[in-house]
Amino acid sequence: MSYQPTPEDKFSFGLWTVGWQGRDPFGDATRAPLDPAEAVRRLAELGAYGVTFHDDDLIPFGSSDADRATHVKRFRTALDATGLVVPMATTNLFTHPVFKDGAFTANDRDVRRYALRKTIRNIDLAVELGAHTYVAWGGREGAESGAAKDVRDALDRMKEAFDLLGAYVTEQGYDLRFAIEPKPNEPRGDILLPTVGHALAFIERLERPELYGVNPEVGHEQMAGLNFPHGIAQALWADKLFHIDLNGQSGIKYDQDLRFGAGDLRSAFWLVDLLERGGYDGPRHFDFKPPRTEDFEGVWASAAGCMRNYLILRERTAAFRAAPEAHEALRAARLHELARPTAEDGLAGLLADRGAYEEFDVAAAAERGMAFERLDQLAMDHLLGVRG
Ligand SMILES: [Mn+2]
Repeated sequence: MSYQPTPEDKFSFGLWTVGWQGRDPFGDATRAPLDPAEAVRRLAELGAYGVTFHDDDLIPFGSSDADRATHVKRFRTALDATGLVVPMATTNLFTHPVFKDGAFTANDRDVRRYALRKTIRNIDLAVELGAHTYVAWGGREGAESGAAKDVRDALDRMKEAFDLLGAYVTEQGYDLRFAIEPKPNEPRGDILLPTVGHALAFIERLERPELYGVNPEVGHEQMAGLNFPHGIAQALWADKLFHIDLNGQSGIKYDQDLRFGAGDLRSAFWLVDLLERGGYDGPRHFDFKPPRTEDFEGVWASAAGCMRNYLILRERTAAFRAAPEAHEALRAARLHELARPTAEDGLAGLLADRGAYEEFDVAAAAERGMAFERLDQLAMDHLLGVRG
């Protein structure tokens, strides 16, 4: 097994990932700027199929219209030369100081109107470059203190913003859906729509809910101590997994953005198992930051590692699912019972069934072991490569 990625694997990377210069709250950049056209060429060489961008990654903030056209043309030329596609784009509504109190939910109305226009301008470019997904990460939609933000008003404004964007893409006839990206905190003390569950509930209150799904990021849910595969399973169950950000995170701390497979490897195993079996056919998008200790050689090694780890885990999870002893262990753990309706006989049948209550042997049921430990160890053996 070579674990060499090909475009069929649908791996994509943000320009801001390999292009991250290593600036953090305590230190300056450790790497030079990376030309987007060079990023496209290197990612294609590594076996990626797609590249994604924030408006400001491609076109420096404040560029003239002429400069903007030049940047876009250079990018498009690199795409055409390599065959890389642009499956997704997004807006930077967090770097410029004008967004210090957020964008769609900034207290200042003029900032909110500017944020919407900036987003709409980049939606036009995203569609022009072939994107079908538009990610919205509300990086600074939040607060550090209680009285500073009326959260119910802020959610009204958030809904207003997404409804306007939905109206815009509908009026333009664009084949573009939005994917909302939750994050609990950082850079704000607390961010609105902090988890997958919050975002899924919010989407149902929008005017065109069918246009909106989620773009969950591994580290963001894990920063909140949540089980990422469980969140992804619920998004799939709701038909709302429009996109995904893969990376690594070690527990509840700052947003580490490690390469995929670093951090919680067991969680990554179950995530790949779910994505490969759960009907998700969108891009496997990496949103990570090569650590600032690395030079460019390290950046490309880190990007290659993301894809290699995904492919290794894909092979390991498939081996687990194919193993006869795993089938037996799954049966012993009674997963097939969970897949069966609880009352296919209906409410009347349930109420009439003396075996369900009056004659139910509670003690015997309580004594039954679930056989989960043997099952989990089998999966561990496959993950660790000592079986199959
Ligand atoms: Mn992150």
